[in-house]
Amino acid sequence: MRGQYKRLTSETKIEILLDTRADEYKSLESDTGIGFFDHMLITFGRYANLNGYIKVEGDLFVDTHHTIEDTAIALGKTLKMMIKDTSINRYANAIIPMDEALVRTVIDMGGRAYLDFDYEFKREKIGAYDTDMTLEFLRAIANNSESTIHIDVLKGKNDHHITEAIFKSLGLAIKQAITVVDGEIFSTKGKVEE
Ligand SMILES: [Mn+2]
Repeated sequence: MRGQYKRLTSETKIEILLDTRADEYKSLESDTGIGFFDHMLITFGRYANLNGYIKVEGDLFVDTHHTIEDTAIALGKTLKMMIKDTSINRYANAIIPMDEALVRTVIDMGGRAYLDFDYEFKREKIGAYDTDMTLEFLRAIANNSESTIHIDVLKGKNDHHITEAIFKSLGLAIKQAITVVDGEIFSTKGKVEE
């Protein structure tokens, strides 16, 4: 499966390509200009088994808000595009430890946008990354990929570990949710004609 998306506004310029195969791209490259965010997106790509690139030129002279939120909007849309009309697992969950941190993601990628995440970080920043943007990132992913996402930080003290476990568990859950299965799209409603 492959999804490709470009988005241009006065605040950000974004190009994303995601591919579940590893023939053309062997990993997910990320260049957003925010070091810790790239670290998280590359990690997400590895756990989600998605290869390709995320290229972002954002208005970082303002702050990181537009860049992180718009990247998530584009990433969510690319995921939606990738699974469109494909029969996937749809439901998945993943629990990831990272040292003392333990995070659980439960996802339904069946077309219902909803986010449940209410963890409050202790630190304001990890490098140049604003920790309050994690909520905005997750909300934009849920809305634009039309997924229901519940993320619970079950344990944890270190915000770097907790954030990394969030991105890893989200990635691993998405990897399982987008696994192609035989047969009809898994819904009791049937296909919506548009
Ligand atoms: Mn790390």
